[in-house]
Amino acid sequence: MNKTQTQAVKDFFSKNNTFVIVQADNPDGDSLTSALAIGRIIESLDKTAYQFCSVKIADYLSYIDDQSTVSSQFPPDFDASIIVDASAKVLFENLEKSRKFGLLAGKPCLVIDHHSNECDLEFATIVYQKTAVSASQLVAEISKIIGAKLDLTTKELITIGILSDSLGLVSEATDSAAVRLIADYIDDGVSLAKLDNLRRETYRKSPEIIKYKAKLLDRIEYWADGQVSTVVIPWNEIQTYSNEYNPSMLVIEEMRQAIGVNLAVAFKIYPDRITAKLRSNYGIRVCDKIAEKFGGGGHPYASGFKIKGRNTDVKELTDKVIVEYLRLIKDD
Ligand SMILES: [Mn+2]
Repeated sequence: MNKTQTQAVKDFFSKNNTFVIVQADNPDGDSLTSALAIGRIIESLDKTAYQFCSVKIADYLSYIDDQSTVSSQFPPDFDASIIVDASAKVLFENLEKSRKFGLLAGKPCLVIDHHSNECDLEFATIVYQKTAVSASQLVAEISKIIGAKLDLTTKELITIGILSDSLGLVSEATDSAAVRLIADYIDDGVSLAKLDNLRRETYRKSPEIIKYKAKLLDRIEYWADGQVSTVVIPWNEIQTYSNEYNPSMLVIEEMRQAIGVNLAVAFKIYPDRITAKLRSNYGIRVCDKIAEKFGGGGHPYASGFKIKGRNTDVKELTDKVIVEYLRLIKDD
C-alpha cells in the first residue's frame, strides 16, 4: 500500500456513511467473518453497515456470532460498497443476474481480498489485495489504517477467519503476521479454546450424514496411478444433504489423506453446471493453476472452478483435470 492508496482507504471510510458489505456466492468462514468484522468496525465509527450475501450462510458456520444481520435483500440505499474475500466476477453470478452490479457500479467500492487472481470487478474503486492467509487479516490491517478500535467480538471474528482459512495456522500461506495478530488478540482476551469448542460443536453431524459420508467414501475413485482421487456428487444428493453439510467437505480431507494421493477433487453436478473443489498435499502446488485453466481460481493447495452448461461429461472433465495435473507436476 503506498501513501495514495492508504489515503484513499481513509477517505473511503470518512467520506461515506452508509455501506453495503457484499460476500460472494460461495461464502466460507473467512468471507463471513471478514464481512461481519468490517461491519462492526463501520458501526464503531457511528456509521451504518448492511450485510448482503445472495445465498444462505451454510449451517456449518452457524457458530459464528452476529450473522443474523446478513441478508439476501439488497439495501434500498447506500453510499459505498465493500466486497470481501473475493475479487473475481465469476464468484458474483447471482448478483450479476439480479442486475445489482449496476447499483454498485455508480458508487465507491472497496475490494478486500487475499486471492491471487487479478481483480476483474471493473467498478472497484479501491482494491486492497495482498498475499495473506485470510481476508479477515486484511480487515485488521484496514482497521489500523483508519484508526478504528476493535472490540472483543470483532477480534474473535477476525481470529475465526484466520483460523478457518489457515486450517488452524498450519497452511503454507500462514505468515508470522497472522500468528502475531492472533497472539495480540489472545492478550486482549480472545480465547482460542472457546472459539475451537464452538466450532467443534457445530461440526457434529447427524447419523444420516455419517451414513452418507460412508457412501461417498465408498465412491472415491483413483486415477494417475493413485495420485489423483475424485468423487462425484449428483444433484439429488446436493439437494438432500447440502443444507446440513457440504457433501464435498464431508470427504475431501479424507481423500487427500490416502497414501499416494497428491490431489483430491470433488465434483458436484448441478442441473446447469458442474463445480469442482480441489485440494492438494504439501509440496504439490497445483490447485490454483488447474482451477485457472478451467476459469476458476484459488490457492496452491485449495481451489475451485465451475463449468457452466448441461452437457459437460464429468468423466471427460476428470480426464482433462488429470492431464493438467500431470503436465504441472512434470513442469515442476
Ligand atoms: Mn478467504
